[in-house]
Amino acid sequence: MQQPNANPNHLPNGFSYQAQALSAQKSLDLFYYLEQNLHWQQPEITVYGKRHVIPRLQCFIADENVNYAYSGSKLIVEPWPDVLDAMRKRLTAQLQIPFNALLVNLYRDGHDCMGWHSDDEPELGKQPTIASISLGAERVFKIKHKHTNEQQSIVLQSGSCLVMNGTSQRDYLHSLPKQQKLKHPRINLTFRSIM
Ligand SMILES: O=C(O)CCC(=O)C(=O)O
Repeated sequence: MQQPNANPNHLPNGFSYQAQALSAQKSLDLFYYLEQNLHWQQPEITVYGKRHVIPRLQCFIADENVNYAYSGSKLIVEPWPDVLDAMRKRLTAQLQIPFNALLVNLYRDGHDCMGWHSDDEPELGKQPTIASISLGAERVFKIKHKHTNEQQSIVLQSGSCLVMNGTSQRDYLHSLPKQQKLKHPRINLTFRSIM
């Protein structure tokens, strides 16, 4: 098991972590269902003028009226599978946020990753709330203050829910670094409300 170097109860303002939002069995069942049944894509991005496929697979699920441009790359927009629609409704009721889109990431092993970024696209509004559910392998999640560069890491366990809200996207970057030795896959569900 990974050793976190931040106490998940003492995260910066705007980050809160619930370790067992889903049971171990439910998390495992959902992981295998989604791995088999979602239509995974590997979009390309341009970095310094060169085209690259992103280092993970993705699926973008959204209500019909959600502006497609949000997904940022050429992702096909998928309708909500029942199991994810039910989860979206529970999170909407719990957090009082009208989630209407979901970006799903599949990290096939520790070589797949996500670089430093903030989820601060204008379509997400000024202080977006993002609910991030983890399924499968544990991964280190890093948070870095944009001005002081101070960093914290937490380990996201299978079945956990990390909520980012308030000024978290304005003040911090986050990333999911490579873990070269990790052989196991992880799925991450990020529920978003797009205006
Ligand atoms: O996989 C994760 O936990 C991070 C996902 C993320 O940062 C994002 O989708 O913006």
